[in-house]
Amino acid sequence: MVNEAGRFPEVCKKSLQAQAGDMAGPITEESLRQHPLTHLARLSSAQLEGLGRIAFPLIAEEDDTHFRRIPWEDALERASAGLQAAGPQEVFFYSSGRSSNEAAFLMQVVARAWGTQNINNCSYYCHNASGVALTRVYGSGTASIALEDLEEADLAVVAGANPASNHPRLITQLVNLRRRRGKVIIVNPLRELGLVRFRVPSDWRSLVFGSTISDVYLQPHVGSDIALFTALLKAVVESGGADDYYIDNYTIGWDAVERSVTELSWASLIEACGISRHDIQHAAEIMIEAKRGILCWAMGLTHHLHGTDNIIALSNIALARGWLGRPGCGLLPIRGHSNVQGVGSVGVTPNLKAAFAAKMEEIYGIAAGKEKGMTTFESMQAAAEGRVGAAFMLGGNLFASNPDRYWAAAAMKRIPLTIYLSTKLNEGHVHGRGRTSLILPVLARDEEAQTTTQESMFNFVRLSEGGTPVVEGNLRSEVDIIASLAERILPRGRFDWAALRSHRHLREQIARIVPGYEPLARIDEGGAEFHIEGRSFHEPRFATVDRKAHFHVAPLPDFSPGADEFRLMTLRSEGQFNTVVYEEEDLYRGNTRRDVVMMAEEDACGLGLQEGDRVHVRTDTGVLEVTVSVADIRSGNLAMYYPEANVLVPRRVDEHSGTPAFKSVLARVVRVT
Ligand SMILES: Nc1nc2c(c(=O)[nH]1)N[C@H]1C(S)=C(S)[C@@H](COP(=O)(O)OP(=O)(O)OC[C@H]3O[C@@H](n4cnc5c(=O)[nH]c(N)nc54)[C@H](O)[C@@H]3O)O[C@H]1N2
Ligand SMILES: Nc1nc2c(c(=O)[nH]1)N[C@H]1C(S)=C(S)[C@@H](COP(=O)(O)OP(=O)(O)OC[C@H]3O[C@@H](n4cnc5c(=O)[nH]c(N)nc54)[C@H](O)[C@@H]3O)O[C@H]1N2
Ligand SMILES: [Mo]
Repeated sequence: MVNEAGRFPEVCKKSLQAQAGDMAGPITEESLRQHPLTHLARLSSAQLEGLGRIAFPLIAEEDDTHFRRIPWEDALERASAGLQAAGPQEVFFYSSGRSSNEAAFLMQVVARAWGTQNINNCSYYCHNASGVALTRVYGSGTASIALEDLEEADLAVVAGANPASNHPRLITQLVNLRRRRGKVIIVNPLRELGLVRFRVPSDWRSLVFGSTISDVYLQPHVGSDIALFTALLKAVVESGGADDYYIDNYTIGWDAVERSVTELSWASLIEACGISRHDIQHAAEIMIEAKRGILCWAMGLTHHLHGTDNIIALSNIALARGWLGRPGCGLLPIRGHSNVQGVGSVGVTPNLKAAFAAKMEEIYGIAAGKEKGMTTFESMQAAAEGRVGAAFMLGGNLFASNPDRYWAAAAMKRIPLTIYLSTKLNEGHVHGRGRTSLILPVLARDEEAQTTTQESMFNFVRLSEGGTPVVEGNLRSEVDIIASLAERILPRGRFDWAALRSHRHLREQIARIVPGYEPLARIDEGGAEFHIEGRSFHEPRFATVDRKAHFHVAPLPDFSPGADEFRLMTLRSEGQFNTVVYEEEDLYRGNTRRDVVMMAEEDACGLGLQEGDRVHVRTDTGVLEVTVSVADIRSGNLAMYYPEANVLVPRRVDEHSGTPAFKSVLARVVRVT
């Protein structure tokens, strides 16, 4: 529970809840017999979890009415036969972000050795737009800062993120920053109470009195951040706040950005984002007064058709102020899953970087650099078109993470064999089941006999102790399962399977292959946890070819609702972890149920609606009947809970990052008669 600066305690309620979940007793054969698939299909995500840990392999074939137990040997044979029947071109490998570096690395080695590049992870539904944008800006796809930088900043901008619920440890940093007389600017269409005031549990002063979080709270229209960031940049420039020396010496591309900022009129920018000239000026002045600024964001910026451009537009502000490559300054994508960044770093991506690919060739003789594999959404499209013969899913809940829920269910059903490596049952196992479906039970990371590593959003690699399984049964480590499959699908003698089951050996290989991971080779001999070399920038020399940071013009998107349309975003509450909903109540937003649409009072009035009225929310994709919840959200915008609202989310993705536009949906609201 110490943070990476070694400070104690940093308690995160959700991680405690997840661990408590892992401790639940196992599902028995008896309970499987009592729950036919038709019954499982009616259970909620929490009820499915509540059935307990999966403790032996399960199978359901096309005409089966129940999941049933299957011996490990049979399960592995079935899995490898299914993969082989499909062949390397017609499969995909997906990973969520909870697995260890070791398991994720091995999965991609095996998949590539077998001949596929269709290897992807949940970041394609999460932060991939950040990775794409940051690579364009400074040549590296992760945060430019280390945790310590937050302690030196005197301004934080938090755009499109709700850390009070989703990243409570960051709130501690914001509270500390304000105690040092720093400022916090929030950019969010919805007034999130936890971003106005918050009680930090690990800080008695804050716990007793509460802490103010935001100095300025800007509430733009959903999907209008490019207009707002451009307006802020315009105000900074007009007020003489651009750092000309920095721009001249350490960046390129300013001329085009400056031109577009000058050409766009105040009226058009204000109209697009809905924020007044006065409020923009006030925020810009805080930016100009600040010496060291950190700009951070999460899904409120990435989940758009223009997700990549959102981050480009935000980065332009950092570059114009000289806030990149200096202590206490920089850009921070606030990550989702605990190891989603590590999973990507160790190669779970359809598109390996050249240096990584060259090492794969040198060390394993795997030619991986040539063709690109399918992204997550492309894999789903291929499944929908009947072009996927088998899918291998290392954790997660791919089904319920998708836009257009019924389409996603139909797509998964067309796959002849789905193979899930999971801890507990979720909706995906039931509704996202292929014609035959195998579920292989895994040990959670903190139950593994061997140590594992993971990478934080600050590019810091940590070693986890492991431990003992909390349930009795036939669980296996993720690495062991992947190695067992590899033995069956790859030519005999190609790899030393015993070595590939050793996490230490895997770490040595990662250290040889993944740029910046070299110190991992020494971590088992008392070597320290470490920052990945070449990722964070404390001097204005970047990882681009010319060593400069790059401005890019972010065009204003065309996302405007018709006469009776709203902009709808889908979001999470405190009481869920992604697709698994633990609590109906959303404490911070005052909702006691989840089948609600949050809307502004004036919009409700305009439609003759009141809190509690039943309405239909309708999009191109679907319709849901929900209850009106009046919220402090910019007029013209709506918010609903994910994953339920995925029924309404169209299948549109950002062309640069492949990320579905979960937060730019056009919707109509009609009273239920
Ligand atoms: N308790 C808990 N913690 C979690 C998770 C969880 O489910 N539960 N999930 C984890 C994962 S995988 C992730 S990715 C993160 C997600 O963390 P967040 O990104 O914080 O989560 P979301 O609820 O998807 O959306 C965040 C905010 O974006 C705002 N927003 C929506 N659209 C826009 C927009 O157009 N512009 C702006 N400026 N803001 C907008 C919403 O109002 C909301 O406050 O959290 C991680 N942590
Ligand atoms: N409309 C809408 N859709 C969204 C989003 C949104 O904001 N709005 N958010 C998107 C985002 S940011 C994300 S990250 C995705 C979520 O995508 P996923 O990561 O695919 O989904 P999760 O719900 O986090 O997966 C939870 C499951 O992981 C398994 N699991 C838990 N721990 C372990 C472990 O240690 N090992 C293994 N092998 N399995 C484990 C359990 O079976 C659990 O049920 O959803 C995306 N979809
Ligand atoms: Mo995420």
